[in-house]
Amino acid sequence: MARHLITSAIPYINGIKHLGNLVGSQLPADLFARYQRARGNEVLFLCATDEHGTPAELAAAKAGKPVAEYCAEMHEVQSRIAEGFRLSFDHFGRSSSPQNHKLTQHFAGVLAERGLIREVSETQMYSPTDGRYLPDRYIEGTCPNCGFEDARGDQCDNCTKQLDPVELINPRSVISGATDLEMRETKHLYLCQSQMKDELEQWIDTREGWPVLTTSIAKKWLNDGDGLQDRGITRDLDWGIPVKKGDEDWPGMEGKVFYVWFDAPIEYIACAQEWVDAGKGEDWARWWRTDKGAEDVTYTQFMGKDNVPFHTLSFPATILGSGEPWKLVDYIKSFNYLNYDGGQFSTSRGRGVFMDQALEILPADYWRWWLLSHAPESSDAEFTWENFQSSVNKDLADVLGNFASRVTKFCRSKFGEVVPEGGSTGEREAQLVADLTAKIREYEEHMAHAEVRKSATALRAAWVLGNEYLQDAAPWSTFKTDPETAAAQIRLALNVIRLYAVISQPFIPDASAQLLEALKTDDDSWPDDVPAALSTLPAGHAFTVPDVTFRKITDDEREDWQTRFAGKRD
Ligand code: B3M
Ligand code: ZN
Repeated sequence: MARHLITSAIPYINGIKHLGNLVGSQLPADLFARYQRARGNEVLFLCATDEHGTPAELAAAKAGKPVAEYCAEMHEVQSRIAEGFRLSFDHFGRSSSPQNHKLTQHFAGVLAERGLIREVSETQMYSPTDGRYLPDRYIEGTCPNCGFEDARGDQCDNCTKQLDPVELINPRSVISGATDLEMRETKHLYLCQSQMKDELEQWIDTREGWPVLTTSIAKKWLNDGDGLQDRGITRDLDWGIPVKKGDEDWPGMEGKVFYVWFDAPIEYIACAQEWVDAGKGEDWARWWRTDKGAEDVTYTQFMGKDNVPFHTLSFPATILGSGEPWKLVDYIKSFNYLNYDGGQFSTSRGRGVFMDQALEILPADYWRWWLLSHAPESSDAEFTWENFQSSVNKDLADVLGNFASRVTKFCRSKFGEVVPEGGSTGEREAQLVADLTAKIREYEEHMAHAEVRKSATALRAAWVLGNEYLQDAAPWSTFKTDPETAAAQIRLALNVIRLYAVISQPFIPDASAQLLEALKTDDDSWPDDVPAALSTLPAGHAFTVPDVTFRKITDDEREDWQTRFAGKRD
């Protein structure tokens, strides 16, 4: 039994994610986790909320809540929505957990001991009115480039120019509006990534079969311009993990916290500790420490392409730099972007469908199927309502749903709600079994490599085989002259429904459970031997006709949703 550690990039706490975020990490990670479990492998699948940094502070301020309270509430919200989408995390943790505080401080301490952290003096905007240093996003002013009056300290939203807060004309504090800002000297910690360039490069060069998207991004950062830069890992914020060296205070770092991108990936490990502390698991170290059994773990990470540099360089720098035997990632699966109906999803303008809204209008499986079968793997992809409607109606309703419904209804009307007995099958059935076997082997191959779209294509093709067989064998005609043969055909077809339920489970878990329930079986074992799997339900086995597995999306609905999600979410 193989062991798979699987993590999804951890979503920021501020607000509900849109479908583009979902398909870029959590959903394909869930597909992979479900598949590995279905194959009988041992899986630890982790995700969490990413709770630190300015976006969290700003969102809490906007909601008029203390940031800790805001994060706790939003964690609950995100966790409920994740359940709604049937994301099968073994634990959905929080980067603000005590476990992550401790571990992050531990890593900083070890890195400092090994000479990989240096202190840097910088000048930074200080607001006497607010009594604090202001991070870039807490400062607004007039853009020196285009004259836009609400440019942020890090970037102008109007002309997109990247800015340094000192460049802003008439800078003001976002918190209080104060304009009496002054430059003060302050110290920060930098992780000496430049010292680790060779080690990182060697590590990346020895990764086998990594997707081109992943390695090319890593290489670009490693070798662009002056090469890998040292990176500031502390910030002047109230909310975050206090800067400490292990358990000890860090002189000169009072009142500072670690940068969110330093502690967020460490949460992957802390999350396994949370999982144990929550009583869901026994031993986190056998997943994460190569001296405690993790050397035979395969670790796969899922993320959007913008997160790749942090996972190929920064986080490995933390791990390798510690000199401790932590498990490093084996395979990084990264995704391009999903666009929305001719533009981009926009959280600020409420353009596109957000996870909560999606579940209000249709069950999870409809979204899971469309998103995964259109995952932005080799290039960006686009969500359009027309495409969504046609994929759902064709693949789910006309192909899979129709097969299950026709077979069970025909059986009920001619043989009753039991698997019919008698008769024997011939050439045509042998061909179906052979074709299904080949398709399933192909599906397994793609799934093992987390090739999401190719897996969906193979699965759809397996569904189509059933329909084609049914069309061709036409048991409803056969029945008139040769009811025995029709019985054998339907017996096989009922078993094919079970087979579909089992292999489709990673994509559409609810429909799969519904079909197994209708077939009154809990045998969901993987069809290693397809012919054997197709005789699981014996003659005489009772079943019920399932309720509509997938309904069609109407043109009216499509038009209605199109207008409803065009923009401006309150
Ligand atoms: N929260 C960014 C994102 O959601 C960030 C990922 C952290 S992974 C350690 O895209
Ligand atoms: Zn500008």
